[in-house]
Amino acid sequence: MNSTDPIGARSRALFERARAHIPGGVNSPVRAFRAVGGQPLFIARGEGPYLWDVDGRRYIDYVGSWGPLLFGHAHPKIVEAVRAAAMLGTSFGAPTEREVEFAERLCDIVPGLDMVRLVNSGTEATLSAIRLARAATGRAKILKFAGCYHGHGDSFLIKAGSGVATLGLPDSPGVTPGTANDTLVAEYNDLAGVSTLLDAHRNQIAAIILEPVVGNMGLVPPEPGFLEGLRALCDVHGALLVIDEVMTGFRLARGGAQELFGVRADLATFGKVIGGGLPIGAYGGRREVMALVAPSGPMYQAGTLSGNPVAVAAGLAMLDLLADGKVYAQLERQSSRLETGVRAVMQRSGAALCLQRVGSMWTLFFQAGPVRDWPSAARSDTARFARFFTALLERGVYIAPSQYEACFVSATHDDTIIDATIDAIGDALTEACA
Ligand code: KE4
Repeated sequence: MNSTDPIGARSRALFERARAHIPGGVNSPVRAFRAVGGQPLFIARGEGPYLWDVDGRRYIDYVGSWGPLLFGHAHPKIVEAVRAAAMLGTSFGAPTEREVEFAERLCDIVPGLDMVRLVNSGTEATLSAIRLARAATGRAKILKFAGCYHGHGDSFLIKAGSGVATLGLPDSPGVTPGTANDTLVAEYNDLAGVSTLLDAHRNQIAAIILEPVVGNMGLVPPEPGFLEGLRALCDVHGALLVIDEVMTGFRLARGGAQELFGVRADLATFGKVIGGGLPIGAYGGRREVMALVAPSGPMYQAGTLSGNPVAVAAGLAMLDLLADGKVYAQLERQSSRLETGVRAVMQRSGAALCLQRVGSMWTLFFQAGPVRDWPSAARSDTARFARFFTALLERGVYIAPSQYEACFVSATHDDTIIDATIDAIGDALTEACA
């Protein structure tokens, strides 16, 4: 167990320095621990399932860089791939063989992916996919779901999840009324609500975009028939179905949620896992839609570092590691062990708790649940969550610093790690729910 103050002196000193030159002291808001005390840990290194902070304290890590690290921190094969690639040059701004192999393998693995364009983040992937959907349909509006997060593109910062929900931001200033007007919002798992919006805006909606399993309001699974229903509604109304697999892609199955649920996207977006922890994103889909992307078509999208040789090398190493698909059975075994153990300690705590899990993604909600959409997620006791988070950190377990995020199990979370986590969660619940 770490000392009573979970935040060490060096983290505190670094945060003071950081705030002088970086807004909020962090390069991404959700890292700021605003919802759980407001002083983040500064990390020195990671290895396998562990993180060490700058004060030398070790944590079992369930954030995993917010999803990319399917095989844990600093996997030797990924590190070696990065080293070898960097030795040959870090960027050329010209096509490379690696990008061709990467595109071929992504299209071979993901159902319905005929063509793919590499970018540098999930945000770039989703905003490009939406622009392409608008170009393909000639329509202006998009439909998203409250609590879903698709990166910080203007069109998405309307009732978004993740850091927007965590910080309780109404929506972001700087997003123009015109942009906001072209984003319609429905409740997740509410097919009738989607149908009503499609009817009310007939022939105006270019795309429906969603997280096929939501990680950004906490873990919320699609109810039976929801994904299939959206596919059918898109077909009837001529809208494209954009499945945002930035978090779920290559995590829930080799072919992501599309493989797991058997629903086909017109366009899909990726990030996180396919970069093995390096900056990468991708969007792709049906050949006739992707053919509109410049220079083969008129829809413009570009990027200096798109297809970067070092990031792609890490991605290829990641695809090698997951190629035989064995990791998914292992992730299910370990995540199921965690779920069973946590349900037992939840029972003992007697508190209003709701554990939701799909594969290696999970969230412990501080409410009775179930959580099926944003309004139900927002009923969580975030103050009690904050106490739980801190109590867990004191016991050497690092989960997402927000009730409205998912936690991730990696292939390196073995039985010993999982059992230690269960014990820590049991003790932290006793403390937080006392
Ligand atoms: P990035 O631009 O952060 O690479 O990806 C945006 C994005 C798009 N779609 C989904 C489903 C996502 O989950 C994300 C990013 N996820 C958050 C974590 N909830 C990133 C963490 C952060 O913002 O620092």
